[in-house]
Amino acid sequence: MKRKITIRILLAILFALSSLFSFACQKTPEVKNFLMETKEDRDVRMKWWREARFGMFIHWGAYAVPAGTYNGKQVDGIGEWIMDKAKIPIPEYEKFVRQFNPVKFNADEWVQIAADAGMKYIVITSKHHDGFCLWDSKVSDYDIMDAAPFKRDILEELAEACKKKKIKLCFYHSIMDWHHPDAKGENFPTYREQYLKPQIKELIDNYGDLGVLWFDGEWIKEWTEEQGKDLYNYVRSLQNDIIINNRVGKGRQGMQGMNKEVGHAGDFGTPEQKIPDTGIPGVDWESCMTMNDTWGFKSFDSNWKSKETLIRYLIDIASKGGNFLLNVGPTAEGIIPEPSVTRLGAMGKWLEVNGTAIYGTTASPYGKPEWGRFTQKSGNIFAHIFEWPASASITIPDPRLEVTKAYLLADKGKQSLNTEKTESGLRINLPPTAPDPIASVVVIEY
Ligand code: H79
Repeated sequence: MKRKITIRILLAILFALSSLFSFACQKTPEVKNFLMETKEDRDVRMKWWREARFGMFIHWGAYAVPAGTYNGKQVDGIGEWIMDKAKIPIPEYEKFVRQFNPVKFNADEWVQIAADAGMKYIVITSKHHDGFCLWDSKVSDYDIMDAAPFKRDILEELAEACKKKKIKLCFYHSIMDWHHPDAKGENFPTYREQYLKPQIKELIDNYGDLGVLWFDGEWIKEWTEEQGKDLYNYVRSLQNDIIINNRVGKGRQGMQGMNKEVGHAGDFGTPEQKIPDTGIPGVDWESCMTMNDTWGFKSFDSNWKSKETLIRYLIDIASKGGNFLLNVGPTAEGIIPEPSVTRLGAMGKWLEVNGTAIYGTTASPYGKPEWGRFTQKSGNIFAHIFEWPASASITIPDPRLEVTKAYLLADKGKQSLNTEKTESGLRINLPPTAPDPIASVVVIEY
């Protein structure tokens, strides 16, 4: 009798314990670690991005209103930093937000400019360091709907336009925030959990499928690698196939942009205003760059890079296995500056002829020749000739290469160029003058 009761009591305790245990399990579902991923899964996820090679960065916000000038003085440095550089108090800066009324903004026109340039994705500032948001955020009054006179959801209009043109929409989002009262010091966790993360969820839920989330401002002391990994996992849990830059965590080495060591959160390195000397096999990266010296519009910055420089940068980056994210800074009216549009048009014209030697290619198999660059793709090597050699020939430094045909990509008739095997490799004889003084591409089929 006594024994039976003991068993019953024991059973009851066991039952209670087990139900408690399963309850506890339900309460804390295991957080999926997206940082553990097979190479195959990662290759599938990164495929479109690796093939794209060329994207448009758009820095746009209330800083386009002062456009580099504050209190009658031209402020040094990058335009989107004017609040910090000129030490503008929050209530003063808010006046620019109240003037931000870009009535000439036309999402279809912007996306068309990107498409005509041969760009495959757009990364726009949903929120920069100043904290002003370009969409109707439910957790903020400091946005285009609630604080500015414009009252149109810019990100929604861009998402629609991108869908029509099959351009991938991506967002730049600053972790740092100069406007939110909790975004620094001991209140930071409140900002992170009740503002930053809900905003990211809005962006993914309302404007997806997104291509990339491009974080920045991660260098603040409040941000840690642990928080970066948590944010990385959070974003992937909202959209599994999204791509996230390395500024989500603390891995990058300054403006050089690549990670210090492996194991950090983030899918690709982010050199800023720089092109690395060489690529790194197996490492994805993207150089972001301005066409003049500012990201956000400045009325008096006319230090434009030439179309020749920009086209050769794109080729140089592709030859090292990277992507090129080239910036435009539209005006407060909503216009992409004309010098930017002209340069993008020239890049698009070059890509129309030579795009096959850029899109979907991988890094040069032979390093850097003195006359230009190499890229490659499935049975083809592409020689991008910057300086047409006086000898009117180039040599592919690979004596074992069995070449079936060589021709100029600009030649619609694909007329074969004469080739000769030499000790140092395959010599290709060229016509006396370059089809394109900026870069002419020879296709070498093997
Ligand atoms: O959005 C554009 C710029 O506004 C933003 N990144 C591009 C894409 C940018 N934020 N800051 N900067 C550029 C320059 C900041 C450099 C520094 Fe640092 C921050 C120097 C010290 C802290 C870089 C990060 C070097 C060390 C940590």
